[in-house]
Amino acid sequence: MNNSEHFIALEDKYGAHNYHPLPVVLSKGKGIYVWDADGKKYFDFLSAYSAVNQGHCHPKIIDALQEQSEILTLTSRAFYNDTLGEYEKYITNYFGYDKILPMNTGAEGVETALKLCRKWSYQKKGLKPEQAKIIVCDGNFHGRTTTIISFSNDHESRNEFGPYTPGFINIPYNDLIALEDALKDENVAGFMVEPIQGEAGVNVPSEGYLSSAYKMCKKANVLFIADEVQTGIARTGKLLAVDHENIKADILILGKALSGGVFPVSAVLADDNIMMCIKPGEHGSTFGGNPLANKVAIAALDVVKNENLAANAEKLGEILRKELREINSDMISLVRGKGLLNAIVIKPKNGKEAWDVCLKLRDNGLLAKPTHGDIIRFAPPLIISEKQLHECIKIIKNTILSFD
Ligand code: IF1
Repeated sequence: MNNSEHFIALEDKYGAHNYHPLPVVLSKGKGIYVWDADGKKYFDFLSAYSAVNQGHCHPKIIDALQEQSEILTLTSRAFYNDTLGEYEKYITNYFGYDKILPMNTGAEGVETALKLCRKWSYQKKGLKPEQAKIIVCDGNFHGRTTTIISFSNDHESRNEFGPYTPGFINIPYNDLIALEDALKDENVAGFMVEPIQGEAGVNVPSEGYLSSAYKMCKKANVLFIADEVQTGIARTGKLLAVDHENIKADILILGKALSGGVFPVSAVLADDNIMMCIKPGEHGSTFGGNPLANKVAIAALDVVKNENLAANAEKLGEILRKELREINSDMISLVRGKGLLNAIVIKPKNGKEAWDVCLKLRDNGLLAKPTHGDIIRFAPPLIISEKQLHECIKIIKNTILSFD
């Protein structure tokens, strides 16, 4: 048994079977590369689901983590600390909001946004208690808490986890007529949307969808909530995916690359008229706003700006999609994406499908993972160079053509 087989056996015996990982055991990461337990090197084309946009173990982020880890890691919010106010000022200026409510995981950020939206609707919109409804889109992925999976329409995510939380209206994604119709309900408090649906397979909406949806929400006095946990932090070629349509969400949710993949950090940003609806003692978490997270997030956001990651993602994403579309194989039925959040849809061939392609990509030194059976997401760290991208495109092309 080699190292990798040993580690896989341990996970199988001692860990819950809540994932079906690609058979590769990672033991080191640096920049765009990861190494397995037997020393083999790979290009990382998943970036931990867009959490390591800055590349694995970015030195500036690791330095911030190490330095703060020897000073003060956690105080809880029972007391003030000398890093939180600095971080709150930094991130609210960075994204242009009055305030932040700091949390830890993306799902906690989503839950916070939902609670904030409901509070606002009772205090400011005047809805009757417990009547607030929030519109969400089919194909959504916003996390895995019981409330969040209550409005998922993905069988695997919600089956046998009932009873479900009420107060949500599902409409088709990228459908303005359906949104207009749903907004007629006086009890609608908010519309929460992924600017690009990640898990659904990098589902990019039509040009203008987000800005039209935003305008319709404004007209209906409904909050526009952008879940940028995956699309944010420069991934789609702009700092935020909503920047492509020049809109400012009423509530913005960030996570994943907010820490460069070094520590769980999420954030909810809003202006005072919304954020001040939550009063002391009404919401929080043990780790939310901890000194370690605060310092790591500042360093991670610094890297995004100083290394121009959004511009790089924009430029290299164009190249990647163009080259993928030129691969002459009937296995690739579609290429889509924005910036460096991309996916190809695989048409099975000779009994081989997306999973087999990912196994072959692994053998050829590039790691990616299928989602929903036939879709392979391609999302390298945003620090990738044009030269390195061409090396990866060559691997992808040779791998796909090897099935012909
Ligand atoms: C898994 C993918 C899934 C997210 C958006 C909130 C969250 C996520 C838009 C919750 C998390 C992760 C979760 C992980 C796989 C991955 C994922 F789309 F990124 F690929 F599942 F859809 N909003 N996405 O994408 O953030 O609580 O995980 O920090 O659960 O399998 P989290």
